[in-house]
Formats: sequence, structure tokens, C-alpha cells
Amino acid sequence: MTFDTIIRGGTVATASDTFSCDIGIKDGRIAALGDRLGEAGEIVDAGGRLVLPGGIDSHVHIAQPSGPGIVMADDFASATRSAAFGGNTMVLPFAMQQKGESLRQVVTDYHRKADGHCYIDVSFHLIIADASEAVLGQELPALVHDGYTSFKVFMTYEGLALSDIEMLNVMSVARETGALVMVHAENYDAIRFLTDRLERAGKTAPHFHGTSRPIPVEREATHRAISLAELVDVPVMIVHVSNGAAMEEIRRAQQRGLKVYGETCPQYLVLTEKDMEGLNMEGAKYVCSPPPRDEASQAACWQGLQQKVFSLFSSDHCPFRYDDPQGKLHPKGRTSFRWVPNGIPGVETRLPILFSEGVKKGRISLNDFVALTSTNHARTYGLYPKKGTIAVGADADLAFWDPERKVTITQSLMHGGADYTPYEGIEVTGWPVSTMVRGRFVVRDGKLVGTETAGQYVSRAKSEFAKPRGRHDFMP
Ligand code: DUC
Ligand code: ZN
Ligand code: ZN
Repeated sequence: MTFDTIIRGGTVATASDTFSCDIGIKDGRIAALGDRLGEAGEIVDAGGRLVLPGGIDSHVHIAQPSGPGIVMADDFASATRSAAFGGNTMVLPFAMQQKGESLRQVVTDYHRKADGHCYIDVSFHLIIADASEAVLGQELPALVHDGYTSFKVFMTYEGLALSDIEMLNVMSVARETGALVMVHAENYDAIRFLTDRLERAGKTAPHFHGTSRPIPVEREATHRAISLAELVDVPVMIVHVSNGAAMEEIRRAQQRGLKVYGETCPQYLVLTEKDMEGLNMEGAKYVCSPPPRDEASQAACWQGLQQKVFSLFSSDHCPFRYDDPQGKLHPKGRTSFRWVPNGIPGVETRLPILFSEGVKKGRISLNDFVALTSTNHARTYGLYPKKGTIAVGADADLAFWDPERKVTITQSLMHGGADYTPYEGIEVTGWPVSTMVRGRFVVRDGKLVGTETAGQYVSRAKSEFAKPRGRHDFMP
């Protein structure tokens, strides 16, 4: 066979193995793995490089409505460009419903924003804010059927928080359709109670954001989400877990044999609540939910990764500009933490941070790195084995790493729409230098060579962990 491209001389790693071999690519897919593969239109020298499955970041927010006067820093072009520079070949943003909106219309609107404006491949999760009968009875099952096979629900936020009965109704639809439910687990009433008290006491600086959502707020909601999922007998993914208490809730559920899965993010490994203490509004740069915690929480999140309580490591990229009327500095002209938009940029730095802090520092293996950042995302969200691995027949979605390159993370190196990075000054070893999507370079040796029309929307199968089952009749 004559290949379009042969990647020669790299060290290839998957979630299970590390080996030296060449990769033959034909029509955007991996067609052969081996030595002396023969002829190709182009031979790419990968000597000295690690060749890994491209990162899949299954938790990013792009161009999402964020309240009056607040605008996200990234559109699809800037977010996917930034993701590509960070070694990713696919992202899964959310198509977010607001109360009263048709889910189908929301999906159509997101496609309009994304289609033709992505450097890498994308697929959408849904966010269910309106758990009405019409949405749950008709629109949601139809959308799951059409390849939107996962959806997120919130236990907090005005306009988004679902009550327990609404959560149960949503979970019942997931059970019947085989979709996977993702849960943002924080107790809404507890946050409101604490926020009101703090404001009345004049405690409005950004770091009180952390005080308003302490660990018990997350632990309780995590426990409740797991209990509701157990009741309906449906798998559940607890996203952006920030601390040991919530992680232990997930571990206990897993030890009881429940299909409960967990995700953590870079901000819970390398940031702490102290970062929100910067002068004036500087701390707003780190405001996200759940908030970064303390060093014991960081250690617990590492344990969660090492002991496989967490199967996913995602960025929760949710970027707002800092020094911008639409961003974090003066949200709507007000200064209380209550109004600071929740979220931080991170799609470009997720992989270097975990590679450096995890693989290079001996906390996790290279294969676990691949699993946590690519393969498990594909398996969890119905993309495997087309995505998330290096195998014959898979899409040729590859990241080329210089494992020894030392980089100090700084805003001027970033390629997204935000005007700061919360990871400023962090030194990492190992950097993704090139990214290839379906056999074509998007970033090559640190330069953008792809176009914003190259990324494709990918319709998904059902999660490996969530098979459709009949209605739960709750009878003994
Ligand atoms: N939840 C997220 O998943 N992302 C950003 C903000 C939030 O609350
Ligand atoms: Zn969330
Ligand atoms: Zn998120």
C-alpha cells in the first residue's frame, strides 16, 4: 500500500502499551503500524518525539451564554485553535439550554456557532435546564437517538439548578435511552445561604467565593447525586471533583458496585484557594466552581487519579477575559464575588500540566496519562475506537510531544481568547509540539498550519457505560 503519510521513528504510547513503530496513514485513518511500511506521499520524522493519541477534552465551555453583559472569551475558532496548540484533537463543549428554550433549537444554534469554525473535531453534550415534560418526553430522547448521548445537570446556579425530583426525571430518561448523565454537584441552597451572610458582613472580595462554597457543599451534593442515581439505577459522571471528601463519596459508591464515575481538572491539582487572594480583583482570575481548595485536596485529587477513582482529567475550560467590561474585573459594574463569572481558561494547558506534574514527576505512568486525557474520554462518551487510541482503523488523531522541552507557562504563549492564564509562571517539562487531526497537521512544530474549516462535528454512539434499559418500575 502507498500511504498518504508515514510517521517514522517516534515512540508511540496508548492507554496500555508503549512501543517504537511507524504509523501509516491513509484517508485520514491509521492504516498500518509497523516497521518499513514502504512508500508515502510524505514521511514525517518523529525521532525523539512521543506520538500519543490526540487529547480529547470532554469538558469545555465555548460561546455559552453567561448572563447579561458577560461574554465568554472564546468562540469556536479561538477555543479549538487553543486546544490544538495544547495537543488536543477533539473537544466536547456543551449546548446549553436556558429555561423555556427548545433543546432542539439550542442544538441547532450551537451548530450554527460551531460548524465551519473549528480547527479540531467537536461533539456536543447537552445541558438540561428545563426538565419539563415536553423536553424530557420528546426532545431529549430524540436528541440522544441523534447522537447527543450525554447531558449535564446542575445542582446549583439560578436558572440552572434542578430539584431532586427533576434530577430523578432526567436520570430516568437517561436510563431508558442509554445516555450518560454528568452532574455538577454543589448544594444551591447552602451556597445562597453562605453568600448572603458573607455579603451582609461586607465580605465580598474574590476569595470569599471559596468561603461561599466550602467542601461540605460539594460533598453533600455528590452524595445526593449518587443516591439519586442509585435509586434510578443509572450510571452517573460526577464532574470537576475538587477535594478528598467528594472523591471518597465516589470511591465508596464504586466499591459498592455502582456505576459512578469521576472527573477532576488541573485547577484542583495546581491551584489553591490562596490564589483567589490576589490584590484588588486579581483573585477573580481564579474564580471557578467548585473553587480551588487546599494542599490536602490537591493530594486527594492526585490519589483519585492514581487509584482510578477518577477516570477523566478534563480542563473545564470556561474562559472569561479579566480586564474587560464583559469579563471578571468589574462584573456588571459590581465588585462582589457573587457576580464574578465562574470559570477559567485551561484547554491549552491541561495536557502539559498533567504530563509534567504527573508523568515527569513519577505520579502516573505515560499510559495512564493517555487513558486519563484521551482514551477514557472516548470510551465514556461513545467515541471509541474511532477516537482515543492509536490502532489500525482509528482516526489519525495524533499529538507529537517533545518530552524534554521546558516551558514556563505564560499568557503570551497561549492561543485562545482570554487575556490571562491562571497557570502563569508554572514551569513544565514536556510540551506538545505538533497536532494532527485525521491525518492532517493543525499545528506543526509550534506553528498553526490548519484552518478553521478542518474540524468536523462527530455524532456519538452511546457510552460504553450506559446501555439503554427499560423503565424502572421501583417495585420490589
Ligand atoms: N461549572 C462548570 O462545569 N464549568 C464552569 C463553571 C461551572 O460552574
Ligand atoms: Zn459545572
Ligand atoms: Zn464546566
